[in-house]
Amino acid sequence: MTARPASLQSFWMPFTANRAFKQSPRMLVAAKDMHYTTDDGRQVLDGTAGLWCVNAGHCRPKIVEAVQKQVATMDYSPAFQLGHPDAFRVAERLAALAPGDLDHVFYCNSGSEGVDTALKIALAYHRARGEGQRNVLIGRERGYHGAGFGGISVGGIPANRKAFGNMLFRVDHLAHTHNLKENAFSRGQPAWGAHLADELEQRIIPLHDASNIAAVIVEPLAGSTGVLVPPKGYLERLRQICDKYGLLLIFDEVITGFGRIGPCFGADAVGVVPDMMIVAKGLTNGTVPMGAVIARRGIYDAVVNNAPQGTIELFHGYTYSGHPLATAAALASLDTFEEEGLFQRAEELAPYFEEAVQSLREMPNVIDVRNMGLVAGIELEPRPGAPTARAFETFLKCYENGLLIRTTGDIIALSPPLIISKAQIDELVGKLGDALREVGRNP
Ligand code: PXG
Repeated sequence: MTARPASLQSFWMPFTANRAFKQSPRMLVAAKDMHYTTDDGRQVLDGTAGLWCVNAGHCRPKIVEAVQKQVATMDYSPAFQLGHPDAFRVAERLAALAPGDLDHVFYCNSGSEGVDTALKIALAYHRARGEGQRNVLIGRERGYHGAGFGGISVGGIPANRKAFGNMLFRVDHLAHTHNLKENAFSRGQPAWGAHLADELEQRIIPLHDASNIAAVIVEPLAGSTGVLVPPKGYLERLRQICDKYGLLLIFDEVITGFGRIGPCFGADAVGVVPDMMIVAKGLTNGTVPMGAVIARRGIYDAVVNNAPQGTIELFHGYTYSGHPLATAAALASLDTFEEEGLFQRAEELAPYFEEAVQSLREMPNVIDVRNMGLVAGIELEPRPGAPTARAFETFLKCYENGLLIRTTGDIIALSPPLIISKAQIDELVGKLGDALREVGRNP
């Protein structure tokens, strides 16, 4: 048992119903491997890898030791005009992991900063090539690209935008790919929906003119808005259209990176090489905030070589770009992924996970189950007049019963650490099934 703080009032919690939470708080105080410990001493199976970030499981010794050692050796190193060796090492490792010629790495501290960074690099790239008029950015409905102004502008979540009117203009959105009528209970990538990419060529490009468009940004698999699995051929088609018209294609791999849905990145899972990739979360196994944009060589060359010698080529960066604790954590995380073969393990486990989660279609109110790699979305029929209530009640029941799930709207998202065992998959699905049955008894 750990004592509760004297007051919960001052902390303004992010993306949380503050008043409800503070009336009945849920506090975590420790974590190890697949479990959290609550402040009343209960073990909770982590069905979500924290917030999609703890891919190797919690408090892994190699990562803990690396961060401890680094903080005692060099706590901070200025990010501008000075370097430290690990920042270069991590960049080389990421360049080697990333597909194609994605081999230049710009650091930031979160997915949101990564999105801003990638969008700014896209604009700077076109400008460096003498096409500075290319400044329209194309996102997608139901896309989540973090909480910065750039991210909410290209993102497609109405609630994340409506209170903040003053967003980026010169933005347009593709339609999302979610369609229950065509694709309910699909396993892996659904067969229907590749044609939805054609909207880029048939509506958006004619409307804005390709010569004005800088980039298209999508998540290979949309996580936050309810696990929207890319239809077969869809991302390939986006790539072809972007190539045809000179648009940069940016994959936001903040959730899909590091073994979640493919050999390493979502790009690998679908065999599409984007022009930039944004990573964060799993990069440090969730331990130290860090994000990065991995750009193709041609983008780096255009921006860097078009600036006069001796001048700063890109006026962008953060105090904590490549922070020594983050790079130590990233190196140790990449080592852990590699030494334990975790990406391969995830691929091998995926069929078992699929069978287990698909069995939930028998549960009350379930209108879809979808999955790819070690991610699943379970969509519930909303309770009439009370959308989101069913899923949130299920979350609370699971939590009481020792299981952490995530919900968005009436969709449950599962994304366990890649170290999960088959027995733990059974436990996860068993507990979630119990909760769905119990919640199903309410009208
Ligand atoms: N892009 C994507 C695709 C994300 O999923 C971000 C950018 C922003 O990352 P930062 O590090 O700035 O939060 C995200 C973040 C959820 C959930 O439960 C998802 C995210 C964050 C918090 C909760 O779906 N994704």
